[in-house]
Amino acid sequence: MTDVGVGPDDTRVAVLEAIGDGATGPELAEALGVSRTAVWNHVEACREAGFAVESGPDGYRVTGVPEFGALAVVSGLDAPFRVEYHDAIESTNDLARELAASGADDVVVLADEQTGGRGRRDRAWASPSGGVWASTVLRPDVSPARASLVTLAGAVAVTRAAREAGVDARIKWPNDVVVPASGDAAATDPGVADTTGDTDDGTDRGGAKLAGVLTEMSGETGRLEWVVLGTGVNANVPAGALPAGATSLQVASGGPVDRRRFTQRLLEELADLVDDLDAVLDAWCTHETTLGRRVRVQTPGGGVEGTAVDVTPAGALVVETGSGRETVFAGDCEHLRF
Ligand code: BT5
Repeated sequence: MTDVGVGPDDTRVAVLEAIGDGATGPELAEALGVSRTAVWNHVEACREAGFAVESGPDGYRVTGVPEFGALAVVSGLDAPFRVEYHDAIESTNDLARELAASGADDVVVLADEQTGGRGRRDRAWASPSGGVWASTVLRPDVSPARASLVTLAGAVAVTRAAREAGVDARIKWPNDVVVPASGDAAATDPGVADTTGDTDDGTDRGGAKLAGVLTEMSGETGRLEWVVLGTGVNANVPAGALPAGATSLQVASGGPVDRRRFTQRLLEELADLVDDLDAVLDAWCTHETTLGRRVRVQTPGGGVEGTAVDVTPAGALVVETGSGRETVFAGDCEHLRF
């Protein structure tokens, strides 16, 4: 398969780990099993990738880590992913699909900005600079019937990482990550776009949209070959650059977040959840905000309106309508205020 991006086996990752809180050239040469000249070259390579590495009488010390990028995310990452980073790309999902088709596994395509970001059903996804636009190639051992659990895992991973960053993130069925209006600092600021998620037709979208998940997959009957899990998070996107009804980690938490740390936590949670798909639904239910509400779900076959009462083991929504229960497998869900 194609060997892309920066992986856990990259020498620079080993060098940064070996430097730790400080190490001399000879110590590093011994730890890495290479010559002192090679150590110097590797340290230079880390500097070229944006790390500030000071060399003093006590040896090397890392004094600055780049805000974002492949090496920044992979060094210190407790998950098996390789990361391919782009400052700007049309769509991380498109490249991830190409990589998946050529045999890649456990690869994350990550970008600061997308020029042609996609939502579900070919809707446009605004992806200005400052986001965490990521697409992860996975080959989970799961039947196609349960593949939707991978999508739910994506929403849970984003939610957990956002909550750790201090944002009151919740999941609106099936996989929108939203921030309730009361937790949105910019909601009342007249100078910025409406980031409450409210509409004037009796729906509230469940809050302002922080992130979305776009899953694309390939397989034959009964067998899933690969999944590309696209997670788009408005991370350090200022209010003025957000579409109406959206919010960002920066807006909701009152200042820029550490995108490197956020992305690492997102990928670590994702790796754990995909390893244990049986645990995903419970985790999803812990953070969801749809059950118990009146909803209207637009499906390819029409609209379903009623009270959301349950989710099935595969993540489908059960809606109690005036004329019985309906199970909805996919669609756009609005929360109704009345
Ligand atoms: C989604 O679609 O929510 C899935 C979005 C997935 C984006 C990621 S980014 C990395 C990867 N690469 C890609 O090209 N895509 C994935 P959907 O449920 O269809 O929601 C789309 C709708 O959300 C749009 O029609 C807008 O109303 C709204 N929207 C667009 N950009 C947004 C943004 N940045 N934040 C919040 N809402 C947005």
